[in-house]
Amino acid sequence: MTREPLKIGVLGYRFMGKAHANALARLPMFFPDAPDVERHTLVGRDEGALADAADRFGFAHTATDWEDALDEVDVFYNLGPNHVHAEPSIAALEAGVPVLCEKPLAPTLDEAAAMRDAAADADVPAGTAFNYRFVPALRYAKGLIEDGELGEIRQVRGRYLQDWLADPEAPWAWRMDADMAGSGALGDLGAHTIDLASFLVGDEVGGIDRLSGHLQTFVDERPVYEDGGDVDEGSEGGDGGDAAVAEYRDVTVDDAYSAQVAYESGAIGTFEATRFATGHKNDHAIEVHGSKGSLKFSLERLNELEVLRDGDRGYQTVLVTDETDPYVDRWWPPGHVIGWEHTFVHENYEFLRSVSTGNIPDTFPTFEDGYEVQQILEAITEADKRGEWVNL
Ligand code: SOE
Repeated sequence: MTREPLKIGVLGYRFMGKAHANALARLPMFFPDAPDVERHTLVGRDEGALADAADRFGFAHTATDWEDALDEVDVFYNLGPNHVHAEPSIAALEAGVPVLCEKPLAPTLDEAAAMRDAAADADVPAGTAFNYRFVPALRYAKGLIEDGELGEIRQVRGRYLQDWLADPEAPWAWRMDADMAGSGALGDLGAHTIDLASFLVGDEVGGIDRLSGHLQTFVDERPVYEDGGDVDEGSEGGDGGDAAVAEYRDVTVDDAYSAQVAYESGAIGTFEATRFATGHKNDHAIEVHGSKGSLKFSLERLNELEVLRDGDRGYQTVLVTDETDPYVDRWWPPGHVIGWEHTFVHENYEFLRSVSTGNIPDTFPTFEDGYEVQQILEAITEADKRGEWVNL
């Protein structure tokens, strides 16, 4: 008996809309055991841009009001700007519709708590799209840590370096507004690293006992260009180019952050992210040091893991592309490497399988995980404001 395909509704058709639409399109060929899905409704405000995106991304319908979409779909993806994460996601869950929401869960801890509570009340999957959990090399890293190959975990060091705002004339967008985004590099990039550290070593080091934080804004106003689209509705602000400047707007979030973390086990963590690390495009890296070994990962070499075991004189580079490595056998033979986009395919496969089976793998990031990250983001912001360590 063929089951009806799951009708997917997606709010947001820019960068994350493209990444997830691509992932949905790849599932039938590479993950045939995934449930059948239909890219049903694409939701956005700008009808012209929305129609074009729906055509390119393969969506049958469009809607300018997410409430209309919720009545028509089986699963809801919230890929909009952070300030539109809470209301539609809560409404979907209250209607019994599973939700996959992009990170960070919300601009504020209160909204994240309301989303977490709605997910707890609904008996359907609710995922936070921390896509870097789905990198095969990081799954391999997690296995090494769980198998005790690194011994007692002593230190974790995470950084996420980008440079797309190093130009002070780069356009203003929602990611630079505290009301719309919540925070800047901290929530946009730091959320990934904080979740990843918890995913890799959380079981070994316990919760966070206390932390310090420092947030810095280098450029405190940016141009809105006349061709930048509706930045209040999520446009990424255009590319500046030769367009005239319509206005300048305040940047009310951090351009960079750093944090020190003391874990319950006595382990320590250091975290940082920036949008001003000139020369680094999307350099998400994490290092773990234990009593018996270390490992290093960088997204810029995402098929590789650097591993140092007890007695090794130096790190060894492991190419994580064997059939036995997670997800790799779905793609190509060993050595035929994968990329950033494949992490979204893995994430979509796991989420949609959990929707069809009702079982969420414990490796899948839920709204509870998203809330726990939001607690840490909030604590780092508070530590910065107070200029002192904050207990969690
Ligand atoms: C922009 O900083 C961004 O698109 C983030 O929002 C994503 O989460 C990250 O994966 C890539 O960079």
